[in-house]
Amino acid sequence: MSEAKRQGKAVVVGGSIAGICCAHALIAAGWDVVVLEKTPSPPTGCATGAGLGLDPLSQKLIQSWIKKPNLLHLNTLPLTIDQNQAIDGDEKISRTLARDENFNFRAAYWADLHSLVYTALPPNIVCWRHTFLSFSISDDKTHVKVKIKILQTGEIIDTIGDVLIAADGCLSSIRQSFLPDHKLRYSGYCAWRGVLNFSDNENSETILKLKKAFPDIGKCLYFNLGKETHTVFYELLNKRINWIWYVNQPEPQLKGNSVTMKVSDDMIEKMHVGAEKYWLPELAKVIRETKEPFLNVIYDSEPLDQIVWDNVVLIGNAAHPTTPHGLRSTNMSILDAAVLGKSLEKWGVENLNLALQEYQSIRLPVNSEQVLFSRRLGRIKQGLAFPDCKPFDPSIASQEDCEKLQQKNMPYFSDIPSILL
Ligand SMILES: Cc1cc2nc3c(=O)[nH]c(=O)nc-3n(C[C@H](O)[C@H](O)[C@H](O)COP(=O)(O)OP(=O)(O)OC[C@H]3O[C@@H](n4cnc5c(N)ncnc54)[C@H](O)[C@@H]3O)c2cc1C
Ligand SMILES: *[C@@H]1O[C@H](CO)[C@@H](O)[C@H](O)[C@H]1NC(C)=O
Ligand SMILES: CC(=O)N[C@H]1CO[C@H](CO)[C@@H](O)[C@@H]1O
Repeated sequence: MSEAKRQGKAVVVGGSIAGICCAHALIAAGWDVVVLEKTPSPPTGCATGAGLGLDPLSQKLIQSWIKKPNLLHLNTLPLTIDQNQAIDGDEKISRTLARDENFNFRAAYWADLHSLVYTALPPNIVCWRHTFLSFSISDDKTHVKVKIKILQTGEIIDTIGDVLIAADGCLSSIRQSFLPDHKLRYSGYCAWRGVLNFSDNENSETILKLKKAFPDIGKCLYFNLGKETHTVFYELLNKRINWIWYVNQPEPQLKGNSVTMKVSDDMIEKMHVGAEKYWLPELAKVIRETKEPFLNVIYDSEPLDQIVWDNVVLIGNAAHPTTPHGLRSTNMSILDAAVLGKSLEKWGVENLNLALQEYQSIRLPVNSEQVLFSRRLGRIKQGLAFPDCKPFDPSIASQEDCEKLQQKNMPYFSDIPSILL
């Protein structure tokens, strides 16, 4: 940054993956950054999140932000195979539908990834217990004033930035203020999720049998397709199995500002019985032994027409709520952050509008197509109807249809935006 240039200041709302990656990308671009996060402290333990997949470019970007790049590999496991198999729940047999051995993702635990990226930030960038309340854009559109509530004291303060970055997730209140009629779209199904920690009993019958039935566990993303339902599971570092089971059902009523539902013991027991019916006993056992499984309601939304309004910009899930089937939610957030950082660096705070327009023109088309592809993949794997084709049935699907299940068909699968080169 040349001496003559004024340093820009960004106010980022949301200290999850998108927000903290954005802080790294903007600091690298020479910006002053503050991240407002309403939760009390950095997420650590069991209750926060589960597994996620990281593609090669996301891995590279994260490595560029953390001080010890090798830590990323030490904190993740390889996912080198993307395998889809049909499960016959009555006969308890599986049959491979499609297998891609050139998959090069890595599996991370959400809280581990967050911690890795967060701890590499300089101190005092993230303000925990700070709730964003509202914003106003100055008349000349050069600044944005942000109202914040400090939860510890109840005090309400203002801060001013050149740009406001909304990284406040799929229920973004900043997006809502521009698009009050924009609604999330219920996918048609919910996801039971959990992480089995088997560090205490590595040689238990459950684990040995799982490894026998699914020999590539430890490097494989296993999709099991049943009749109108599917599961996905893979291993995480430190002896953990991450699993997700998608169940078609009417939209549940959610309470509060969360897409995770409260579950009763009764619901868990029913889920266990269902797992024994639909899946191989080796997987059903893992599901049964998992402590505190939880239920996510799966939403996405119609792609937006714009993600920039004057000097306010959306990134991450705020910009593109998505279903998880493309393993892209985190990928898109990391890419958004990196592209936004490079655009700001290229144009400088003097040309903020051009920078934000460039960010939007790079990210909007890619994200929109990836969200729609992920939606389609989810509907295929759940045996749900489409306007243009029959519901997928794994027991009779053609080889050609099975090929469509693969992650590598994602639009822009290995495109690197030129601004990052
Ligand atoms: C606790 C948690 C666990 C997760 N676990 C997984 C997982 O296991 N696997 C997976 O693939 N994805 C997981 N995700 C989602 C994943 O982080 C996102 O899909 C992706 O990384 C991009 O998210 P994001 O940062 O855009 O939004 P989000 O992750 O939704 O984060 C939004 C952040 O904004 C904060 N926020 C919202 N409103 C305000 C406000 N008014 N003031 C201040 N702060 C505000 C929220 O507290 C939150 O931290 C998890 C998200 C969270 C928050
Ligand atoms: C798994 O369980 C062991 C023993 O109960 C515990 O020490 C460890 O911290 C747990 N691992 C994780 C990652 O939660
Ligand atoms: C492996 C993979 O597909 N990674 C992609 C993540 O998303 C961006 C585009 O949004 C691609 O450039 C990466 O290649």
